[in-house]
Amino acid sequence: MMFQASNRSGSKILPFFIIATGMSLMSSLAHAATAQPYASIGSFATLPAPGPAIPDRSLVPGKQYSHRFDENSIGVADPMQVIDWDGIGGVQDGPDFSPLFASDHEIDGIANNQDTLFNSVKANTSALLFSVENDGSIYSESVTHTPGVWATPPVINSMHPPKDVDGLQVWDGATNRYSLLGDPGGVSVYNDLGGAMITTVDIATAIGQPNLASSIDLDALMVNGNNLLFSIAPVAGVFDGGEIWSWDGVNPATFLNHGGHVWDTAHCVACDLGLASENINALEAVSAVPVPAAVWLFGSGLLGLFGLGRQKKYQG
Ligand SMILES: [Ca+2]
Ligand SMILES: [Ca+2]
Ligand SMILES: [Ca+2]
Repeated sequence: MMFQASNRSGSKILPFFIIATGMSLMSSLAHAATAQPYASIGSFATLPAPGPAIPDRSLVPGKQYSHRFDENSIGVADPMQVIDWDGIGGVQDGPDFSPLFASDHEIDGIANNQDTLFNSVKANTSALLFSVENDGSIYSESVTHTPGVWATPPVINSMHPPKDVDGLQVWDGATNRYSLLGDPGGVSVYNDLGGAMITTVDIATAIGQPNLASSIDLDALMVNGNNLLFSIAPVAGVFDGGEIWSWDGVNPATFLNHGGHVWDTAHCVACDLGLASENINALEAVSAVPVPAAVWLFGSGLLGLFGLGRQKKYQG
């Protein structure tokens, strides 16, 4: 409103740079304490079906991210706060797990206990989403290996663009599994009640390196019951952090086979997209978005109007 007033009163004499400076100043002031409002796109009557489509991020419901370091939707440091994002720059505070812990920790991986598309991304019938360390964008890999940028920092949070997305969750908007930075106390995955579910010993054993338990820091995950897709922070001389393992909770973990290649240590994560880091620190999956119930109603309403119009025309 302030900009409109000043623009109106002096639009013909103000050089562009003054207007631009004013906008920049207002933008800076806005950055200090506000967030673009979160625009919910509603719920879906059906879950997305597995498939190769990579929809625009604004069409996918229930998106949440964790910032490194944890902050709230207006960019203020806030340990264990997860942020809801709408895909057009709007955000709001999501779940905050800090009340469950006696001291502050940093969340470095988020998931739902029944992650949508878990089985299909594991079977390479849906696209993979990921982010890497010190990077505020989210990237995609199609089922045929085509790399892409799914969301840039301003699209994720227009007022406080993330510097590093270190946890990602989509579809259900219900983060209830997470990992903490450094896996303190030897715990790699917690539940929504703050209970330890999977330990660093479990992970080290699953990936065939039981002696590395004290070096394990799980930093990206998807969950489906007892099944996990996960990455870990780099372990010097052993793992570069770009590995993605699939684990059923019982048998030895195996490297994810997605996009026509294996996500093992030899695979160069940074190469396809020219990324600065090889370390994957967020994981998710997408496929075609089901048509929301509201759109069906709207569509049938339009059809009804169209039918009525035609009917009248024919009658006349
Ligand atoms: Ca975080
Ligand atoms: Ca961790
Ligand atoms: Ca990693």
